[in-house]
Amino acid sequence: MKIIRLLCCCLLPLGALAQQQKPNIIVIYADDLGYGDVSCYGMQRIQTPNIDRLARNGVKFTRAYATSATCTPSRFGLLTGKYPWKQQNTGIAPGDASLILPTDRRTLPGMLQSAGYQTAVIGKWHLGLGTREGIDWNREIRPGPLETGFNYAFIMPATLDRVPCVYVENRQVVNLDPADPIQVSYKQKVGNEPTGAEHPEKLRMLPDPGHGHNQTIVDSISRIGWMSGGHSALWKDADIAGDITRKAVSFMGRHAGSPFFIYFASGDIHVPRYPHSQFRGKSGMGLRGDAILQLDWSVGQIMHALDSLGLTRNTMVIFTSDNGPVLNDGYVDQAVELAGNHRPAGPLRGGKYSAFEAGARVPFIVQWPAGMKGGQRSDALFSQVDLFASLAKLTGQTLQDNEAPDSFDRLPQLLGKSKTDRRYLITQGGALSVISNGWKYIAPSKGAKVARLVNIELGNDEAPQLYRLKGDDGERKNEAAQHPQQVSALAALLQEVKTS
Ligand code: NG6
Ligand code: CA
Repeated sequence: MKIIRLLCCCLLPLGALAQQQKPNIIVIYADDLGYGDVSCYGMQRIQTPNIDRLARNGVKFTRAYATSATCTPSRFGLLTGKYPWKQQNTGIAPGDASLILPTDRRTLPGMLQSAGYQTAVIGKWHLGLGTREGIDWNREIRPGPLETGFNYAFIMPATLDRVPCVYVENRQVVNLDPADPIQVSYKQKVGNEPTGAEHPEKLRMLPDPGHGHNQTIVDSISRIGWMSGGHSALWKDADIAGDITRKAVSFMGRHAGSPFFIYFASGDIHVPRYPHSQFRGKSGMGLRGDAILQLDWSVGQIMHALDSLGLTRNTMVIFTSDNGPVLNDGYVDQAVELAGNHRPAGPLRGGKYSAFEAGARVPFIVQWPAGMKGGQRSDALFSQVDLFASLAKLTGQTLQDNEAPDSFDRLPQLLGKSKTDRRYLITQGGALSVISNGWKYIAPSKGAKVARLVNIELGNDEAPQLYRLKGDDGERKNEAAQHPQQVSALAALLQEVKTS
């Protein structure tokens, strides 16, 4: 009897301890950060010491991919474990899009909630909000993050260049004065706010003609879409990084005692780039470089907060990006002129929007001092779509039948304990590509070869393309004609995944 009681005493606290020992998880998701845009991935012009420190203490992946070459689909893939191209309406979401995440199935944060986590999204959302009937920004906004697995949300609804330029905390626009209601339209001008097209003299940064971005002016920058009202709620672009970083740090403080998951979706380095004065002019590369410094600062603040709370050891920090780089994405901010010899995609071809490697291959670093050996580099093929199943494994969750259908459990690779490849991996630019066994096949596609506005090669070709990634990472030599069998095998594999 005594022994049993003794055992119980020992076991109960152990059980509680095991619960406590689940690591906190923070995904830091940069926006439009290229494979070569941070110093630990080859950036030479500026230093990103905080991101580099993560790489030194963790595992730096060289072949990790977002599911897609733009924002909305990549975020969808990350949070659902499902390839976005399997669902309608997962392209770049307009600022008034309805919610595209499922509310009847667990998402990645929902799965972590079941594992006992407090979950938060802080930063850029861009996955739609509300129902198809449209959103009234002056009332409770739902469904949104709180209906899709997050306990707490502090978000920018779409992108920094799209209205409404306000934060939404949980289901409410922050600081909204009911006497000054918000109206938003993506069809026609609403209200009397000046637009960039009418009043370029009011702008601190000009939109690049041809791209658009010349509608309602907010904080002296014209945006995509029209809005009126909500003056007390409008964000200041220079304060966004500080605002969201503070929210993340405060969430960590509030939940230091329980495992937490934070999806920290930075607005950097998407356009319009207008970082805080602390960073402006500091990179010597213009606002794009300054925004990279600001992103690194946010990472540093988060790491510092973990240190102060004594949480660094048992927190898994994953740093990555939603898609590859673009220099001129709509504003005259001298990103092109001041890039000099900097190659934002490193050795890779293409960029944001592209089926070539630079579209979806991104920096990807994992640090978790208590659970993995730091100072490693991994060439294992990894997709962000795999985070769902891998983190389910890590936290002891079993996936249900309809959950995360495209997510593979790659926990050993995530932790740097195995370097074996995924059998295949699919990325989405305009065209779909399959990467398998050192080869990359880009499916034939009729789209434009070059996106003229942004000056990026899109990887579209009406003929199949086959690249030998091992040795030709830069996709210079199309070997499709020499290896027809390889082409048909990969085309068949793509077909199989498409119909699965
Ligand atoms: C494009 C915008 C671009 C950017 C992008 C979304 C034009 C001409 N270009 O349509 O500026 O907003 O959408 O970027 O409108 S993403 O990283 O959120 O996918
Ligand atoms: Ca993006």
